[in-house]
Amino acid sequence: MNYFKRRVSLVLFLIFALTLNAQNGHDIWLQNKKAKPVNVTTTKQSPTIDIAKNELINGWQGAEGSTITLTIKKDKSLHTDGFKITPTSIQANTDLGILYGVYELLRKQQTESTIKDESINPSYDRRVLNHWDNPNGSIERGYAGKSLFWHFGKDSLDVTESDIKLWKEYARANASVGINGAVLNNVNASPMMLTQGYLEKVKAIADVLRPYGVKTYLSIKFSSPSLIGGLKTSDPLDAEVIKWWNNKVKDIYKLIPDFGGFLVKASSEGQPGPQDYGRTHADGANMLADAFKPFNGIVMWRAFVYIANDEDRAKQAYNEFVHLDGKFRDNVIIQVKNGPIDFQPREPFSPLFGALKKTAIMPELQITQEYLGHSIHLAYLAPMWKEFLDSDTYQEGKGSTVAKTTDGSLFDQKISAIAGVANTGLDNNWTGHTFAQSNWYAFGRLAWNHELSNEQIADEWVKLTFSPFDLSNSENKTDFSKSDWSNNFLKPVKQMMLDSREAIVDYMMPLGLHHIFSANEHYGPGPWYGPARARKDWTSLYYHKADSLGIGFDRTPTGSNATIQYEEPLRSQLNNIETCPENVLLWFHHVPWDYKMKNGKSLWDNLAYRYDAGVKKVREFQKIWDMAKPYVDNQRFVEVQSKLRNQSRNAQVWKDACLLYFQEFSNMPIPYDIERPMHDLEDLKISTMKRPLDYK
Ligand code: GCV
Repeated sequence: MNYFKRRVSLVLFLIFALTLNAQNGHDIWLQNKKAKPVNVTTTKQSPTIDIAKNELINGWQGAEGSTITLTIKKDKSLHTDGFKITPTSIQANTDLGILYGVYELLRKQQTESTIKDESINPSYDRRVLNHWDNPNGSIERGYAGKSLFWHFGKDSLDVTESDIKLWKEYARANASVGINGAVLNNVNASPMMLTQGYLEKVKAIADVLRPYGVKTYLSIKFSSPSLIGGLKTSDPLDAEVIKWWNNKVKDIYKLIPDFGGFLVKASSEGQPGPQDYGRTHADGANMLADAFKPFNGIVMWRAFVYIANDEDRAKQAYNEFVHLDGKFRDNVIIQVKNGPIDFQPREPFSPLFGALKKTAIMPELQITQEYLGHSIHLAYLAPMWKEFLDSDTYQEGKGSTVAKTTDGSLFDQKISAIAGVANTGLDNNWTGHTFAQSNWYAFGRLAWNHELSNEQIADEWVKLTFSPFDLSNSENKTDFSKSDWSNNFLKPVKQMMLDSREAIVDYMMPLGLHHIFSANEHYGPGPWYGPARARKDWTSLYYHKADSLGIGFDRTPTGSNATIQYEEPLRSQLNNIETCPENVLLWFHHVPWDYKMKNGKSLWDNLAYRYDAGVKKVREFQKIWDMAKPYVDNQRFVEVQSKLRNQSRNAQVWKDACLLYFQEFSNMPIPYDIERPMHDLEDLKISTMKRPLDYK
């Protein structure tokens, strides 16, 4: 072989070797496994059943040559999507029930959990992703590339083979964790979405998602009748407007017979709504709900409403909606963000949960990490969502958890649903950060079963996403044993995930601090942010209220009295500084700097220790991940390693910015046993106002 040929062979070999180890994360938790032979018998054929059969054939990890039966049979104990499962059979009322049963069985096999004979029903009937995708392909608060559905340009409404392939993969991923709905466009909706060309593309998407059980929904702009319909008004009580919407809905169902319904952001953050015409939210929602009634469609009406007035922003949604309880049609469901402000790293639950007793209400969670470090910081969000779902509202006595006030077990409601603002985009790995995939996964799993533990979901996800072991293959080609993998990878990585959200709370906004970001990008720190001309409730100063006496927002009766919106005994517990949980102390109280906390140290010292602990935790995560190197493919290893480095630097910036800034009010020393700040406050102020220092 001459020199040139040798070089070419070497390069080809290297490419081959790299491909072998290539893992760009696109396969998420659905890694290809070598399947053992299995016989599948079914009583029915349909596109959904075909998918179920193929999944079994391509992924079977049980005993070789087993026969598995899929049976559709009416069973009152099962919901539409529920199923009965044994190691060799799945029974359900519907084809989709069978598909969900298949994914459950395969997941159990791959994670080596025992497969008992059991009946499984979902916690919520509708488990929906909200995509904040715009017609030009950008995604509001999206950190993983452009939209999976929309793109810019002359051919923006074309549907290509690669679109279809991608949508299929997307639908499969959703179905595998039980997600059964997708709102395809941003709640800050373009009216264009309801024009013929766009609706035809929605139909094309719906056709791909349908066999996987993922229903399509759209966000609408409330003023569409005037904007695209040529009407003089969009008043929901106007006969022409009503007719326009009725016809529009009818047209949609002609194209998409199983269309899910509309999601509506109205009279909120500049979006038009019924209040522009002197009407209520109920007038607006009911008008649309009537149009959907003949088709079994629904209206998800958002309660994320607040205006610039003197009322505490945290109180406004409750004030707007509580007096309308019972006035909504039964195919309207009010979609409420988990907290009363806006997806902060920690918020108490919104007091609307449990307070609306005659109106269906659904939680809105945010999977995309708008306020938790975008797709740069590692944040496993199940603990945040569980904390919320398990919160006791006391609205119907002790044990009236948020989960129970929304899943239909406490109140009689026709629809039960939960939504998550999606974190997916065109990035190879779908979510920007490999670990952000775990949040897509966790949302689906909790929507399916809100009783699952954070630990179990993390355990499943790590095994499915990273395990190099193929149960059906005795010759697993790894340099390590399963127990090595379990001790040195699974356990520490899981722990890192479980600790990650609290670490972020610590280095960003501990003890109940909230919304102290620099400007509108919601990434870096900006506790000083408060331009004179800005809306008060869009500044950090409004939220932390630091002064020489102390820090925090007094929401007790001596302040905004937001606590009145919570039921007893919670209200009294929150009102009393001694009994208010310390992790939300500054949400509810303006606390003196030298206030003695439960550990005997001052508030100021506690704040400093929390910021420091957050930074230290991320440094620990770096060590854990570096030690995980032998157990993970190179690409995902390097990507996560580099993101963790970034996160560490950013965490330090958060700590320095907040401590140095708040110190100007507390006038107290940063405890001497913690690491000193590394940046100057003035530099941080300048850089985080533009592009955050060292943030990428
Ligand atoms: C889609 C926050 C976000 C906005 C978002 C809004 C909402 O304000 O910053 O980007 O808009 O919430 O949920 O409607």
